[in-house]
Amino acid sequence: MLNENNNSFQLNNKVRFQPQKHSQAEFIGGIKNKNKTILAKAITLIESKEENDISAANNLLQECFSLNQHSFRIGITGPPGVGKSTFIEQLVLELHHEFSVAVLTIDPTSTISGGSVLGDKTRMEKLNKLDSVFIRPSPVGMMEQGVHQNTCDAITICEAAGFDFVIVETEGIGQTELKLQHLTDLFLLLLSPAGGDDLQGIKRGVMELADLILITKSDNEWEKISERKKTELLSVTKLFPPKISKLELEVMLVSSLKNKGILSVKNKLVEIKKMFEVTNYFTLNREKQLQEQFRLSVQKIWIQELEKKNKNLHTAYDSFKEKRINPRLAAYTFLKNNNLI
Ligand SMILES: Nc1nc2c(ncn2[C@@H]2O[C@H](COP(=O)(O)OP(=O)(O)OP(=O)(O)O)[C@@H](O)[C@H]2O)c(=O)[nH]1
Ligand SMILES: [Mg+2]
Repeated sequence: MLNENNNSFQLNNKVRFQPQKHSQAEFIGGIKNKNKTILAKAITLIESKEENDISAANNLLQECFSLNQHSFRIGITGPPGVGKSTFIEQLVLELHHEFSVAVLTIDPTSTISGGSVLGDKTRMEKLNKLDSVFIRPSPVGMMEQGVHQNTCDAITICEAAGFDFVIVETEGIGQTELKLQHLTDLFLLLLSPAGGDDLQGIKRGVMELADLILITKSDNEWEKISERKKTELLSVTKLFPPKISKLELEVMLVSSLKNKGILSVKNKLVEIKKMFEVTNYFTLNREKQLQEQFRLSVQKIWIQELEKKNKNLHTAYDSFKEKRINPRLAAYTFLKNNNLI
């Protein structure tokens, strides 16, 4: 049923988005002007799984990519409820005086309608009103299905728009963050002062990836506990191997509610951004990331195509039912038999 007011139609009781079509030139013009409506629609287009949208999305992404803009990309992660969104809001309130900022965040409550995301309106409300700031919450369900590709493509769109900073918030500690490092220039890990068992709970691998650790909610009765946690963290992290970027892992205390430590974090980020530009790490890292994204795409597309076309692959899968051959040998044999290696 067509709903004339909001340009959407109802299917199986779900409101589904009917995209208003734009030409590629309209999209690019809007993106370059940081037009928030067009930016949101462009991201909706690249997230679409409709057959008709895929080639338009690929063409748009290629043109965005060729604009060759460079945003400073910051990945922000941490356990649920640690204070990521509240921190990002305060940080961006500091950044927006000098810089344009795009924030890509996962909003568990949001749904898409008419090209914009209807989420929990109380989140980051102050940022929505700022001209130089674009916020795009992605519904969590969508991120689970393709956190890597969707986020990667949304970053490409924001970068083409010429935002100085692109901030990506992701939830949880695990697989996702390991991939996020291929997409961002700097990786911030947020931990709360509560829960002394955090250090064991957080995988060492995730802490090793962090460029900056922030202890959130360092206010009121938590202040002293935060200080202790900082000391504890520093004793663990000093054993980590040095980073290619030559950045020394730092631990900083913040309180977003009391606006404490936020300006210091902002200054630190600006300092690192300049350092990466001067040392050329920025460019080298981007090259490495593109190689990695290419490798991941080749792997994904190749295996999808093989599964579609090649029955022998399913014969190999069947052999595991009876544990006749170990997977490594099966892979070599399969690729050799098909002249792929
Ligand atoms: N005391 C104190 N509470 C805070 C601070 N920052 C955030 N909170 C509270 O912590 C709760 C979670 O904050 P969010 O910013 O939504 O945390 P999040 O990590 O984005 O949460 P998810 O996205 O749901 O994982 C809220 O009730 C905030 O008010 C802080 O600096 N101090
Ligand atoms: Mg959040």
